Amino acid sequence: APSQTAAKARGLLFGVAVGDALGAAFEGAHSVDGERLAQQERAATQLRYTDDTALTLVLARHLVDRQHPVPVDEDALALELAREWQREPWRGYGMGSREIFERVLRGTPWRKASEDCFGGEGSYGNGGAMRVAPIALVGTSPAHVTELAARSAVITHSHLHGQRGAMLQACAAFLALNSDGGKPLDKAAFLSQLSRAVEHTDWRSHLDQVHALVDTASPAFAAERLGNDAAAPTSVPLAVLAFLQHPDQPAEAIRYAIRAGGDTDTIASMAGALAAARTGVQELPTAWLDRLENAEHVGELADTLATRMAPS
Ligand code: 8NA
Ligand code: MG
Ligand code: MG
Ligand code: MG
Repeated sequence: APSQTAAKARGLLFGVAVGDALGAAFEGAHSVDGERLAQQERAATQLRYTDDTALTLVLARHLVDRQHPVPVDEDALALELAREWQREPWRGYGMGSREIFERVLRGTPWRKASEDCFGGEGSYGNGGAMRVAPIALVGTSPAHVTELAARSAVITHSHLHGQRGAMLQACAAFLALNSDGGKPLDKAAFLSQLSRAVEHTDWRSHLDQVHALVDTASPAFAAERLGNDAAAPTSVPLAVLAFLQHPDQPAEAIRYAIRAGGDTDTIASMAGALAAARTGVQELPTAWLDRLENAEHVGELADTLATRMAPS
């Protein structure tokens, strides 16, 4: 049997991939009813992931190839992300990211391409957050993880909200990964630790809203309150909530996120990463893992990254 550390690393990466792949069929839906979702779960077709997982795997490989003390090399990572988009452009990329990758491949410095995006405002999309989870496997503290997360995100998300989304998701993944799955999660303590990742910013109020919805809100109500679109401030909090509703049942966290509608692949991917990082991969349905494309490679990457984790 794999060690607890390896099971959690596999949970984190497979949570990203199956949440993304299951949610992809519903991206853009207002909300998703349980029966439609159950049909999708029963289908025998391969589960294909989208840009969320493709870029997460790029970051995971980047972290495997780089050693301390520079686990994130922005110049190299920018090219690696852009080449992945070029290799499989059909995986469903956001508008801003496509434009940046195209310019980076033609020689524009990533910082300029990122800053020019959306009329010079920079992207506040959730693309920095959707790919960030592997950072939690190499970071050594919440502060370290949030610093690396911002550096991995700024390449495509020069808008502060794009980076804060990544910082929050990375910190949540770190806390979930290092939580004891054998004890009930202290949700209030989790949120209060998480709020330090976005201290002195307006994201604190998003987390207060999450706190108010924990244990009671339906997916549709949560989406109405927190948002469910492709912008970071209106998607990462919903992913955190989906995890907190079902911290010990990754399949339920993923279902909650999908039923909330909107950017379903991305929100389910982020929620799945958090929950399965806490429980370990064995709590993800084998029926899902068996249908997942490229599963062997995902597992190998997780195993390699697990060897980088400090024993907890
Ligand atoms: P992005 O940078 O294009 O941002 C995503 C979206 O956020 C954009 O398309 C805009 O609608 C909006 N946005 C971001 N910044 C601004 C701004 N400054 N002004 C106005 N609008 C803005 O790409 P990304 O990599 O951040 O996006 C990730 C998303 O793209 C994920 O959902 C992923 O699955 C993929 N995707 C999303 C959709 C969707 O919109 N539901 C559809 C297909 C693919
Ligand atoms: Mg996607
Ligand atoms: Mg999406
Ligand atoms: Mg380490």
